[in-house]
Amino acid sequence: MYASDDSGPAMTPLIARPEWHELLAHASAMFSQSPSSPSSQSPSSQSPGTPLLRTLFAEDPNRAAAFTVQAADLRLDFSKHFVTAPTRDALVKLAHACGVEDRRDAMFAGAAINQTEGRAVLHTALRAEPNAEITVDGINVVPGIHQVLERMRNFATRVRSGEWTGATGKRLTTVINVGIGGSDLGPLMASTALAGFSDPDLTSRFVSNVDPADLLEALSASDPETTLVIVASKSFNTIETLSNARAARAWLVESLGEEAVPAHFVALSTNAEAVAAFGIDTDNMFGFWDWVGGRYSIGSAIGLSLMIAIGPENFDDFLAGLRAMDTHFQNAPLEQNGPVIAALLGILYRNFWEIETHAVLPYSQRLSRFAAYLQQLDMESNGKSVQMDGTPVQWATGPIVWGEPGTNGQHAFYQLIHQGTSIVPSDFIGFLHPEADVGGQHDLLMANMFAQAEALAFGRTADEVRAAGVEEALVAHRTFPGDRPSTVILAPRLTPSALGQLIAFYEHKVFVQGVIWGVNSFDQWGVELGKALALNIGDELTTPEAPTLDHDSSTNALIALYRKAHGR
Ligand code: G6Q
Repeated sequence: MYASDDSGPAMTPLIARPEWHELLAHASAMFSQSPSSPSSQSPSSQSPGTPLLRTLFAEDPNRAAAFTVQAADLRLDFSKHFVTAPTRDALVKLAHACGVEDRRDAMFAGAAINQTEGRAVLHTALRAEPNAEITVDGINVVPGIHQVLERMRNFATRVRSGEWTGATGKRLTTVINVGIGGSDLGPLMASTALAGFSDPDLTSRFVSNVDPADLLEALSASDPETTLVIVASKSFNTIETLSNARAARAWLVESLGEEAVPAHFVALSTNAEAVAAFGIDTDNMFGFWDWVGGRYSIGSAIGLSLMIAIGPENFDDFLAGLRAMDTHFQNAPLEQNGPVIAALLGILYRNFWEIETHAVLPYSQRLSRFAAYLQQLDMESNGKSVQMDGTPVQWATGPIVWGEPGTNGQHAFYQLIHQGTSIVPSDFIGFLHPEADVGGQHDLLMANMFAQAEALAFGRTADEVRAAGVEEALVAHRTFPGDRPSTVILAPRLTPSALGQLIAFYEHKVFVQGVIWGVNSFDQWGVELGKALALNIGDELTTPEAPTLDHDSSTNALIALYRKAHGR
C-alpha cells in the first residue's frame, strides 16, 4: 500500500529506468521506419514511401483483433498505432516499474495521493455501490455520499414533477447552473451529450464566464417565476461564480422579493459557511468533499443540474457507467486495460516521438463539448513541470488536447492532420446506433469516421495517385503520407452509461500518465495564481484614486488605458 508521506513511485528518475531505455531503443527503431516521422522528412524528400502502418497490417492479418480491447461497453481499437506486441510489452513493463497498479489501488482506497494539498482523491467513491467501504481518516465516506445522492434524487424528482414550485406557485422550467471550470464543464458537457434523455419541458442553461454577456443571455431568456438557479462552487469563493450568482440573485429579488430566494436558489459546495453568508439557506445546499477535485466532480452534487435534466434513474445509469469503467481499470491486466493502453500510447508519442498534441474527434454532435471537457481534465491534471517532490521533470508531460466533432472538423482542420508537417494522434469516438436517424445520415456519419481513420493511417501513395490518372504536376499535392495514428472508440449508443464509461476511461488514462510522469495530477496551482492576480488588478481598475502601479510597463499601460476609457 502506498503511504501518504511517500514521495511517490518515481524514486528512480523516469529517464534512468531500464524500461525507459528499452522503450527508447524500441521506439527509435520503429520511428526510423516510418517515412512520415519527422526525422524522415527533409525538404529534399520527394514523396514518402509505404506507410509503416501499412506494413504492420500486412505483416499481421490478426492485427486489428490483437490490438483491440473491450473495456465495459467500449470497444477500443488501438491497432492503428505504431505498436507491435514487443512495443506493447515494453510499455506495460514501464507501467509496472512506475508502480501504476499500487498507485491506482492507493487512489481507490482513499490514500492521500494528492500530496501538495494533503488530500485523498476519491471521485471513484462517488460512484461506489452503497455497500462499499472506503475510509478517509478512519471514516467510511460511502454512506455520506449516498445520503447526498438521495437528497439530490428527492429534490430532482420534486422539481421535475412540479411539486417543488417557485415562490409564486409556478412550476420551475428553467435551470441555470452558475459555476466555472470543474463546476461548469462537466454538467454542461454531460447535459449537452444527454439532451436526448432530458425532460423536454425543462431548459438547462449554464453561466460560467464573468463576461456579463454570458449571464445576460441566460437571464434575458428566463422568467424569474419559473427559474431555478444552482450556484455550483466547491470553494464558494470563486470570483466569477460569486459575481454571476449575486447578479442572478438581484435579478430574482428585484421581481419576486427577498423571500423568494429559498424557492429559487440552491447551492452545491463544500463550504457551508460561505453558502450561508451568500444568503442561501444551507437546507438548500448539496454538499461534497475536499477529496473531489473540481474537474472530477461530475458524479458529485455538481451533477445536480444534469440529474434534474435527465432524471434520477438516468443519473444512476450514468454513475453505473463510471463505475463499470472503474471496475475494468481496477481488474483488467495492464496489457488488456483500456485506460492503461491509451495512457501508454500517449507516453509513446509524447516522450519518444516528441509529439505535442492530441486530438479528440467525436462523431456525435451531442459530444460537441467533450473535447473542451477533456481539455480541462487532461491539461489541468498533467500540465505540470515538477514532480511530486518539487524537482523539475526532465521529460515532456501532458499534451495539448483539442478537438471538435466530426464531420465538421473534416471541412476545417483535418487538412493539417492529413498532410501537414505535424503528426497528431487522434481519438475517433463513435456510436453504432444513433439516438434517432434522419434518412440514413447516421450511416454516412460513421462511414466518414471509419474513412478518416483509414485514410490517416494508410494514406495514398504517389503511385496510387498516378494510377488514378492524376497529372504529374499534382501528384505530390494529392499524395497522403499516412502514418497518422488514431484510436477508434466505439460504443453501442450514446447513453448515460456509455457517457459515464467514456469519462472514466479518460480520467484513468490521465491518472496513469500522471503516475508515470511522476506529477501530481490532482492539484492546479496555475489556476490559483490567476485567481489571486485578477483580484489585485480588479482593485486597480476600479479604485477612484489613481493607484501606484508597479507591474511591468505593458501591464501598467493596459491598466492606465482602461482607467482612462472609463474616466477614472
Ligand atoms: C478544477 C479546478 C477548477 C475549479 C474552478 C471552480 O479541477 O479546480 O477548474 O473547478 O476554479 O472552482 P469552484 O468550484 O471552487 O468555484
